[in-house]
Amino acid sequence: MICNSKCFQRVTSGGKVRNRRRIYALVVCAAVLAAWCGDAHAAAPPGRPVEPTEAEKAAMAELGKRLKAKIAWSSSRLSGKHDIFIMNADGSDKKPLTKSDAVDWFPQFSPDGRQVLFARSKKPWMSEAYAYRNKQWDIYVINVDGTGEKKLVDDACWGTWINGGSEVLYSRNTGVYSMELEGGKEKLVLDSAGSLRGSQLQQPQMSPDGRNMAVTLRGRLRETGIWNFERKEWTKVGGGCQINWFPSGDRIYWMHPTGMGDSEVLSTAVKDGKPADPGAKYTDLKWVDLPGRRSHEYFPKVSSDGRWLVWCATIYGHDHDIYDYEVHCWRIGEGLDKAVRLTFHEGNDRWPDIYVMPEAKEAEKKAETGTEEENK
Ligand SMILES: [Ca+2]
Ligand SMILES: [Ca+2]
Repeated sequence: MICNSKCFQRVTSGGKVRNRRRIYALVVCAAVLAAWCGDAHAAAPPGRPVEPTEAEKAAMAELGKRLKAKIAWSSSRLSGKHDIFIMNADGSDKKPLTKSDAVDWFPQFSPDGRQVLFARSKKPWMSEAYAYRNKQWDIYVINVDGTGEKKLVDDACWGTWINGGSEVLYSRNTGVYSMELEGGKEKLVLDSAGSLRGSQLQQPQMSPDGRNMAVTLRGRLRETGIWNFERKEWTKVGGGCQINWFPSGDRIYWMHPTGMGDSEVLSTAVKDGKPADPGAKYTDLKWVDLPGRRSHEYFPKVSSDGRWLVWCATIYGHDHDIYDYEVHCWRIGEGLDKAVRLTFHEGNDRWPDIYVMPEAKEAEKKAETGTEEENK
């Protein structure tokens, strides 16, 4: 039966209470069903552009002089369903790489910077919180000029490049797999049955030497840690999520729900697949915690030359699908007040990756030396 507002006006006060209860029950059922289906929001708000201040424009221009790079990220701004976007390191030339009726996210530049790997939902909408679910995601690849989009792996999420870009690594619920691009041979890398108690294996990140893998566990266990392949041994690093390696392989970083704005990036040295100092205090682990109101950081990624960090941060709200996160970039080692905001849009902006142009490294070094000399 379809019931309009007039219908409610005619019922008795007892009927009104009953109807309100029915409506409430229906809303709760719909919310539970939507959450179960993975479409609690149906889509993220596309939002509108925001004008940067003159100081923010100057900071982006200054960054552009020092850093020649491309940044890819996932944004809801086109349709509310995320697409992969790409821009220059000074925030210029922002454009969508993908335009799909699906959720595209977790972009990863190939080692040569020519392609971007990303996850795409099979349904039009799926929350990132359900990255672990089977039969919901596929892994795609696209050229950075927007051509050549194709599916690489069926039923998989969290794809990254390994072995110089000749293989991809990814999760499928409680398993991590690799696939050779030539021939498409798939191999089981880690199954969480046993010491990891069948936990979901999220965002697996292979160490540069391939001897260890940093993973975020969800489900049975809820922690971050490192799997050592030789010893077949798990070492818990801590709580939090989004654990990853510095390209040098001797440090890791991960997100933790502490610090200003209830999140910060922690970091520690690693030796032989374990934190080098297991007794390190929390204050020793603190790495990036932005000053100011926009300090709810997530999605950190260190550039492959180890010099730059990109991430997103929001002023309020945690949900990774809908809140107004913005892409930031920072020269590692400088004051955090020098971090540069690169996106200005109310839509959800998440999971940035950065590719530093190899031919521009010398120019970047020269520009930095010049700035240092000017400051003397
Ligand atoms: Ca923070
Ligand atoms: Ca935003």
